[in-house]
Amino acid sequence: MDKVLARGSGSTTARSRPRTAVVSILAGGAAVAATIAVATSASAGTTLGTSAAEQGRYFGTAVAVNKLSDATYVGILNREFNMVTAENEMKWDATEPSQNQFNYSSSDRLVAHAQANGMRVRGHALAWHQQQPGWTQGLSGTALRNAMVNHITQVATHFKGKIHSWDVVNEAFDDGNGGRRDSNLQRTGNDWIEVAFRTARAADPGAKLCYNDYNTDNWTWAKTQGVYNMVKDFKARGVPIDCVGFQSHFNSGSPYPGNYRTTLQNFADLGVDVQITELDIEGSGSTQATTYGNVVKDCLAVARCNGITVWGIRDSDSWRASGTPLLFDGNGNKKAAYTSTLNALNAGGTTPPTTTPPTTTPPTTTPPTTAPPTTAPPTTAPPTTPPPAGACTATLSTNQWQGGFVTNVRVTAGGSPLNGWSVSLTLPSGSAVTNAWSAQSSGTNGLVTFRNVDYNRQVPAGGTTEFGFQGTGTAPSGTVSCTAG
Ligand code: G2I
Repeated sequence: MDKVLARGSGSTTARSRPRTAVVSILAGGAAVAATIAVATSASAGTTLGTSAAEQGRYFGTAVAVNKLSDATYVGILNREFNMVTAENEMKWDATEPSQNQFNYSSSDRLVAHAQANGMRVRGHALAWHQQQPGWTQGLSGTALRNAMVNHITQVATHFKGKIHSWDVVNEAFDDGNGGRRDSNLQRTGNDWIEVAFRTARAADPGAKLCYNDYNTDNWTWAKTQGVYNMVKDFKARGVPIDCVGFQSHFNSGSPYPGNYRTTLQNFADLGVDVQITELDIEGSGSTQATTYGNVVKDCLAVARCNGITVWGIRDSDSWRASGTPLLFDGNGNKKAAYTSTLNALNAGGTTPPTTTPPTTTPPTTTPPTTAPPTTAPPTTAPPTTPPPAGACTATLSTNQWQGGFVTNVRVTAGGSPLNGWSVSLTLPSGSAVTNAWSAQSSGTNGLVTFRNVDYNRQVPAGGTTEFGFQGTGTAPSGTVSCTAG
C-alpha cells in the first residue's frame, strides 16, 4: 500500500472534475491497515512528483550519490521527484565489497537525503548476476547460495523500514528463449529466486518485493512470458512476491511496444503491483515526447501500476547519454518529453488507483490459496485413520552465517500417504527461530515443533513437501523427528 504525499513546490490550479486519491498511513516504516479514500478537490500538479501523487502514484529517478554535490542536479531532484533509486550504491559490489564486510556509506547518504526531502526509496538490487564483488566469483554451489542468503538478510535488515520496494532479483531471465539466464546464481539451483524472495521477506516484512527485468515490455516476447509464468507459479505456491518491475529502456532495438498496457495489466491480474523502474526513451523532440506520454498513460490506466522511475535526471546523467533519453537536457532544462510526461500525469487515468494489500503480515507464513504442485493431493482417498508415527522422515539443509541461519526442511512420506505431519527438533542453546514459512511453528527456542499448514497437509506415499525457517544463532543439526497425523 502506498503512502501518497503531494510534495514539491508549485501552486495548484483548480479544476472542475473531482478526483479520488488514496491515502494511507505509515507508522514506524510499516504500513498500517488504514486506508481512506478521499475525494480531493481537483488540481493540476506542476511537478512530476506532485502530479503523480494526485494520481495515487509516485514519480522517481535513479540517483548517483556522487552527484548530490551538484546544485543543478539536486535542485531538480528535490523539486520534481518523490521516489529515488540508488543507481549503483545498493548493489552487491557496493554494499559487501569483502565477504561479510558491509559498507553502507553511499547508500545511507542517499537514504538520508531522501528522508530529509520527503522522498521514498526503491531498493536496487539484492541479487543480480552483474555488479557482484570479486569474491563471489570464487564461490559456487552451497557456498554461493549461503553468501546470497546472508547478503540479502544483512542488507534488507540494514534498510528495514526505509524501503518502499526492493528489486530482490534483477534480470534473471534469458533474452532469447524465455528460460532462465545462465549465471553463477542460477547454477546454485533453480530455486535461487524463491529463496531470495523468502529471505528478503523474513528480513524486511514491510517492503514490497519485486522481480525486475528489461525486455519484458512486449507481451508477445518469450522473455515476457517466461517471467509471467514464474510470477504466476510464485503466486500459486505462496512465494512472497508483491511486484514486478519493468525497466523499460526503450530505443530502436527495443522499442516501446503497442501492447505495453496489456503487458502491465496482465501481470497486475496475477495479483502483483507493477512498477516502471528504469524508464528512458532514446530519441528527441516530439517523437520522444509522445512516447513518454504514452508510457505514463499506460501506467495510469492500470490500477496496480504504482509509479514510474526514470533512469537519471539530465541526458548527461544517463548510462546512455548519447541517446539523450531523459526528461531534462544537459543543462537541466525541461525537454518536450518533460512537458508531455507532466501533461499525461495531469490528464489522469481511466482507472483510479486502488489500494494494495498491507504488507505488515509477512506472507511467508500465510498459506497460498492453491496447493503447490509438489504437494498435489493423492489420487487415492486419504486414509481414514492416520498412519503411525514414524511414517515420515525429515531432512535439513541449512545456510548458516555469522549469527544467523535459514534452514529448509524436506518432509518425505513413507509407504503411506500423510494426512498431517509435524517435525520437531532441538535448537542449540542460545539459538532461536524468528520466522517460519509453509509451516506453523511452536516454541522459539529449545524444543521447536513445526506443524503442516492446510495446503501441505496431504503428502502422497513417498512424496515430499518442504518448509523453512529462519533463526538467530546456530542452526540445528542432528536428530529431527517427523510424526504423521
Ligand atoms: O545498465 C542499465 C541498467 C540496467 N538495469 C539494471 C541497472 O542497475 C543498470 O544500471 C546501470 C547503471 O546505470 C550504470 O551506472 O548499471 C551499470 C552496471 O551494470 C552501471 O554502470 C557502472 C559501470 O559499469 C562501472 O564501470 C561504473 O564504475 O557504473 C559504475 C559507477 O559509475
